Amino acid sequence: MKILFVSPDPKPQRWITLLQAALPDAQWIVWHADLPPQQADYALVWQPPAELFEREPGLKALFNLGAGVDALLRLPALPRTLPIYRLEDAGMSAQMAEYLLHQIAEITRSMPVYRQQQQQQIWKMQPPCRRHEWPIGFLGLGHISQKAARLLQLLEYPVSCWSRSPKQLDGIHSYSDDNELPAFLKNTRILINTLPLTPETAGCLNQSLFTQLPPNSVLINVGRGQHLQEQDLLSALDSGTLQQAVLDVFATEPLPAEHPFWKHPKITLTPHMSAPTLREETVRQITDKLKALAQGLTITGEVDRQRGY
Ligand code: OXD
Repeated sequence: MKILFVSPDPKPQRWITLLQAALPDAQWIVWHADLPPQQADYALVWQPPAELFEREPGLKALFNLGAGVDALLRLPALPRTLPIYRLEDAGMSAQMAEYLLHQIAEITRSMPVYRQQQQQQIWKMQPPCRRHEWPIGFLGLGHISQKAARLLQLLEYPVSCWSRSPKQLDGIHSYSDDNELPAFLKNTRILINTLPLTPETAGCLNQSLFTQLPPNSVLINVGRGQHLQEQDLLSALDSGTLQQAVLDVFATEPLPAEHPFWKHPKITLTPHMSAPTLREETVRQITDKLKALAQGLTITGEVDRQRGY
């Protein structure tokens, strides 16, 4: 079995060593622009170039080295019927939960105020967090964000979610479909976007959505930058519709130096680090799936090309 590793990672050998150890019978090959056709069976990919599909028409499936497949599905050269498997958790849900809990505690426990007080040597307790005043709503609740939702609920925050199809999660109020979106937004003060990016969801974080949230709400975007209408966010922050935004993803990454988000006093930003791909966990998951396929078993995580995730 020949398998290509196709990624902009500048140190692909770190992956190949682990992949070879986990699946020594396979021939692992690092893709580069001058590589002649290999007649490969599978490819592990992150942001692959279009030439991959011209040179390797015999690929039986792709394994995406991340959870989001939006960039891959946008490639015009991607064969329409080629199965794509995305990462399922692989250590991302714990990282995402930690990131979200941290960002939420920053806000609800007044941590920036305490940092300022320390500078001025002020010993003063701020009002305690009244959790019922901070209902948390997940826009989209897939593999990566469910752990965070459960932990926040254990911490006694009111937690709800909105998704295309209803979710069954104990104690988490599930809204679905467009007609339930206004009720979901009305009952959310910390809105966490974890939706997949599809033509339907692009630009969904916009003025019309922000104005349906209660006053002094907070937006946390860990989905994709293209979900957000940037100018609408700036207006919502300036007008007070939103109290604050925490952004981990951007339409252009790295965020350009002159971008107004960098210095906005009501924006906290991080460089797309909320839940990065972890090598060991990813190698284990993908090689287990390759072994299962070799035994003729079916595997989970296939992307629904119609839905786009
Ligand atoms: C992913 C990401 O899609 O890190 O996995 O954004």
